[in-house]
Amino acid sequence: MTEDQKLIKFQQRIDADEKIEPKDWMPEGYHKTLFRQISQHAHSEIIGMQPEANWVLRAPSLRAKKILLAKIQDEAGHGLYLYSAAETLGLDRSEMIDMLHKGKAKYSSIFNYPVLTWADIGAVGWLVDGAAIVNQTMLAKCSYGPYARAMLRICKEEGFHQRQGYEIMAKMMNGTEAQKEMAQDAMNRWWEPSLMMFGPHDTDSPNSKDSMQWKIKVESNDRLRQRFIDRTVEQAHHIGLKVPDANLKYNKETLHWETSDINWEEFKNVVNGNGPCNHQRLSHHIKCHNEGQWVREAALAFEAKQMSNPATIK
Ligand code: FAQ
Repeated sequence: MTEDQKLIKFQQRIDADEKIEPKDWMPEGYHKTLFRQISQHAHSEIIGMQPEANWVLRAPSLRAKKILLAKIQDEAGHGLYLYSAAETLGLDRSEMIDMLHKGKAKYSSIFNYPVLTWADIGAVGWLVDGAAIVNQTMLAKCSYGPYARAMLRICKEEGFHQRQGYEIMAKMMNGTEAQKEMAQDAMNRWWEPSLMMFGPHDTDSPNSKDSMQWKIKVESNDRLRQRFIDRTVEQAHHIGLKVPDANLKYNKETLHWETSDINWEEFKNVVNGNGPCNHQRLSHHIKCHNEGQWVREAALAFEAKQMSNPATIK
């Protein structure tokens, strides 16, 4: 089969909603953008543990601490599913981590903002995981089998994450004046960064055209962002939170909430490594990775010992 024929056949499989599996032929561009996206997604899950981990020792009750610990462990699991999905494309996890450390791979902009109060933990669960679910429910329909299957498992857990965050916000909005102010302050700081999670406008998104043709993404950045806005504005109003946008308006014709445009300068700045916590997040990851070297060496030594003595292999 010629390259052109392979390309046509590949697109026919995509158009017929067939899943592409690791050993199938795929165009170089499909492989490249899929690897880029899945590995960046995996890094986001792992870096995303940092802002929340900071609050484990300061959670206001044992119940809150147990929920937060469970959530952070879930995020680690999501990272591992995603690294495994990315490894099916032929690079191993250590190479991906090396790319992250060298600034050759990104992670989500949202994790470069500080988590200043307990209300921020509520806002992260409600808004950040809420945005992640909208995006990931779409990605569960992605054309690449291992990524789509990882997403199905991840989405089930993200639902719990979003609800625990909303519960924290709802409780605070039912509390004292100081607690209400804290919740509103968290909303004010996390709203716009959450909208940025969906990426640039469709017209400014260099990867969208190919990604949508190949059904790596089956819905566009703006469409998903709008779905998140419509859902979240109603949830905010339900518990008495104000959406920090003077131009927020319900359009009775389109049945959508309209918002101000995002501060794209800030978005670019954060994505380019100059957000409030970029340096802290990456240097902490590098430090922990280096400190964990002995664990990886011990695991490899143990494996080598097991392999040299077949009687111990179960
Ligand atoms: N941050 O052409 P597009 C979570 C980059 S998981 C940083 O539109 P694409 C769970 C983009 O990479 C959150 N960079 O790109 C959790 C590209 O640069 P490149 C993570 C961004 O890929 C909760 C350039 O801009 N979720 O939260 C961002 O078609 C709590 C041009 O953009 C995912 O990663 C951004 N926000 O669409 C965990 C979902 N947006 O790579 C712990 C999977 C754009 O060409 C605690 N990813 N860029 O150099 C996706 O769905 C897509 O990659 C998009 C971007 C939608 C993020």
